[in-house]
Amino acid sequence: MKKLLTLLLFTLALEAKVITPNVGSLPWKMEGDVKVFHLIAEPIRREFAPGFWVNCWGYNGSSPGPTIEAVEGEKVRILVTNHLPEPTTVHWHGLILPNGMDGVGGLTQRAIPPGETFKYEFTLKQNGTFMYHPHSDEMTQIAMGMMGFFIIHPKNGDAVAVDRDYALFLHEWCIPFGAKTPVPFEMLDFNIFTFNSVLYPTIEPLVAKKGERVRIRLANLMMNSHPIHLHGHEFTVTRRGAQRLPQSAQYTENTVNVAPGETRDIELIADNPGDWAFHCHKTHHTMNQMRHDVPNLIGINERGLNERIRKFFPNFMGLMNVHGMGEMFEMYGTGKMALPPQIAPIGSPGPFGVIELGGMFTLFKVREHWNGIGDPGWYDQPPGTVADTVNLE
Ligand SMILES: [Cu+2]
Repeated sequence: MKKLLTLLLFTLALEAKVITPNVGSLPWKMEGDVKVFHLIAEPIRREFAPGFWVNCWGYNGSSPGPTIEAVEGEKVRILVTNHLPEPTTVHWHGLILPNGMDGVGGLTQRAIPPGETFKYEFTLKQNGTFMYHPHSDEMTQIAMGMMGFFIIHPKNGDAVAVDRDYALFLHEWCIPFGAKTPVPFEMLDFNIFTFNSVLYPTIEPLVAKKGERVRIRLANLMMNSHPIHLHGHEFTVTRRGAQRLPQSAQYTENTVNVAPGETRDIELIADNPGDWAFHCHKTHHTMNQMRHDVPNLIGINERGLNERIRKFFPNFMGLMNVHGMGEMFEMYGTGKMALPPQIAPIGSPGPFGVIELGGMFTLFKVREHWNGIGDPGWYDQPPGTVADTVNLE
């Protein structure tokens, strides 16, 4: 009977598969009726964008750490090995569990010293979208990229089945120009914003076939809240951190704010084919490595000024924001000018020119026809459906 139950739970877990773009899920094995995971806290290097490598801290070679997937009612054992240069713990954010498993260093356990492995073990009483993160020097460790999804599937399956189940972890970083390591002490002035710790276009797109039901899970552990906006569709907010909202409390939106410490599940029917932007609506959060302490030059008369400056600095590129930021995107986004080393991308080529959005930005691609694997490429706009020049004569 016990074996049969284990097999049943195993089958359920195999069926339920979350896609965490650029990250993946943590492997596990059954030991009796216990599902066993092994997390390794360690320094890692992550390629945020081609050639733009960042020294992070994470789990099992990744930031965010691999997604933990389990089923409501299961008993889990999570071994945590600390390969960081300082003590750590893991807190299971939002889970109802015995106090000594809560992972708060100094309060509910002694912190895991470097080189040691601790065992967490508890039974999953809930279902939903939760998180894991350190609760030991958390300001430094989370800022360096230590966080992950802990997703518990309902024991009787989803109330409403979804065809695609995506998970995006929001994060913000302070990485000075040319630097390889984030500054963990920054409180407000971040300059890199990521989904799953990578930048557009490195982030794998969210893809769906027309008519499919899609869930997108969002999580945030940093300082700012992020109003995440989807183009071309209305979505329903089905969870706000805890149990699925009753039908009467679910509500439709096109922008959902995810505050620090929160998770949100949104669901929608992908019924509008196209390449749709999905991004944070704080405009600075879709810009990469913006400096925020530059003077406003919009509208000044620059005639002759660039030449005068070049007498002293021959490589001077010109005053960048005289006509807004467009010139800069044109220069770098098209590859006319190579970026200096260790700088995040500024714009990227799109089907109609430079896509100026980066950072906390990805694409939701809805297609009439798609083989279910990989990126289907750019949307083929039906003739006569693209905004363009009109002759007013
Ligand atoms: Cu944001």
